[in-house]
Amino acid sequence: MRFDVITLFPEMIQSANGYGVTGRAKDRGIIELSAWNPRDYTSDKHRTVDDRPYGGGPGMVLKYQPLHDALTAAKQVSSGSARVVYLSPQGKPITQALLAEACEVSQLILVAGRYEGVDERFVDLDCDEEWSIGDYVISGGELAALVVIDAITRLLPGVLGDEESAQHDSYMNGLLDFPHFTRPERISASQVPDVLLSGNHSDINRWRMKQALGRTWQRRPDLLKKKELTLEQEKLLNEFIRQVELN
Ligand code: 9D3
Repeated sequence: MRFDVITLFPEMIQSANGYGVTGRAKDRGIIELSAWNPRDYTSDKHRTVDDRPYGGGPGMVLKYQPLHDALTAAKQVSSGSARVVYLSPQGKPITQALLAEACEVSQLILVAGRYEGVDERFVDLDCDEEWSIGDYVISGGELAALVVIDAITRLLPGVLGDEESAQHDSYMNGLLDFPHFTRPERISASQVPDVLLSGNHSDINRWRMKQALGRTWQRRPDLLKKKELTLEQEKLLNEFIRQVELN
């Protein structure tokens, strides 16, 4: 899969080529990642990429032409079909399901805005979709692009090891994770739960499922409402709730 990012700060994006999951996927030829700077597609002396908003008000707006020409250049390097996504606070909130769908295209072009955003005609005429990474304010689309690239790369075949990949379609999907412990067994008065030292793997699995259900019930009831529980899971969650209510 190839990612192309339209950005005034290409170095922010190139960092993904050097680190972690995305760095390894790049080294192994599973992803390609390039950045395209609209400033390189200007023709005036000052290489102007922004201008004042019609109607007045504070801040600047990214001009149509440098964005359009950078996008055209990014499209030309690939033969297959590209999907163009503008990252903005007004976009559709990304979910794991949305990102899983995006894995199907061979080229994903991500447009990172700066200042107050881009001329709306660029969104209408040149972009297929508009995505947000959540209801908080960041200063530009680059960090959002890195989030999207990281999350999609993890879903591509061959990127994660077998064990991590198996987790994708685990029955714990849609629940928060259970708590994890490693050595030492005791820190101050805090002990690793006995069951994890027991060596009884069906007990351990039941305990972990119960913790995952309980934490989801406590912290993310919205997730639990969407999930169909098995009879066993209902029983474990009821045990968890009863124990919380006793304490
Ligand atoms: C302070 C300016 N805001 C006035 C109401 C509007 C605004 C414009 C541009 C707020 C943030 C930004 C820059 N944000 C992004 O480019 C962005 C973003 C985000 O801020 N939140 C969640 N997802 C995304 S994706 C891109």
